[in-house]
Amino acid sequence: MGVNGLSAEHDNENLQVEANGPTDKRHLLSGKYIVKMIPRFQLDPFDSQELVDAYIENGFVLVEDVILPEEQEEIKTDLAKINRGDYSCQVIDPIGWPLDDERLLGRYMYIGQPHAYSPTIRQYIAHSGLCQILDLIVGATVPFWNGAYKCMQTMFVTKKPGGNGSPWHQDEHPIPTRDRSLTGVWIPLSDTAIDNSCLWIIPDSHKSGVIYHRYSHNLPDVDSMTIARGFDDSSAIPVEMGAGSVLFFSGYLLHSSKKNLGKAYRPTLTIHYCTSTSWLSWQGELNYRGVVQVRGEDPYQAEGYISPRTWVKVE
Ligand SMILES: O=C(O)CCC(=O)C(=O)O
Repeated sequence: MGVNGLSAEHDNENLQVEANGPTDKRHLLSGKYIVKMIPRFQLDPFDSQELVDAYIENGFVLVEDVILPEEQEEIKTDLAKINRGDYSCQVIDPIGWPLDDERLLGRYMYIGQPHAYSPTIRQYIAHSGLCQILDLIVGATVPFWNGAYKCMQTMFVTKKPGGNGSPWHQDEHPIPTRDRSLTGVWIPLSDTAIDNSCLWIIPDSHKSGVIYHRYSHNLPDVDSMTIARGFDDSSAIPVEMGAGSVLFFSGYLLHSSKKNLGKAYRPTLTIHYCTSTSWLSWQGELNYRGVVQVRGEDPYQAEGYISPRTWVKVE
């Protein structure tokens, strides 16, 4: 059986946590699952070549302490405002809950394109710490990349206590850059561990270039997003992270999360980028123009820009 069956029944008593030097903090041994060390980078200083090599080889890099505690608070407060309907957004009905009511964080499990109406979220697209890494990796596997990149999606994913996990998938399936530049940025706004819905990944799954189709399902403990099938998930590993650390990962990397067994909400901001040259046939457009140019020239500038379509999903 693959690791899909591990989540809810997972017995944390059996976990041993060992120190593994300054950059590799955890080496978890859980029954028959040996969870490999996850290399952890710090913003200052880091070796650019080492980070790029790690991203290409692993399909992800974890960088610690990118989003400061006060920035995390700003994003969480904005998430509560968004959920409350404080912004003019057609898909969210205003609700009269006080801003410090924790339930506001998880009124919706998914909130799509909040930067379309929230200036706070929009400013995080070009956050200096994120861009320090993105400048190196977005086109790291694209021949003749000129360093330019754009953002096509922001999204909140909040797992409330007892909330279901997200199914296995590759982000490249719905967002077809096809030049392998799609880069997901996953920013947990609380500490995330096995018990409270940390991300899981399948090592090396970004390498083959195969895209696994997604199907509807009725799995318990998994939310209603479609699930990718056709691969072996027995080598999956959890990526436990502190709040404000950031996981940068390839759009081809298979990933998922599990049910939140904790008592606290697990809010996460995600942002997606690709090279500026990527011809993005998405959302019914031949070349999607609801983009924010982040670095360099936009070669399709003459096609103009549109406002992203906003959306929410309860579960
Ligand atoms: O946050 C999660 O639980 C899953 C997020 C995810 O799969 C994604 O951002 O593509």
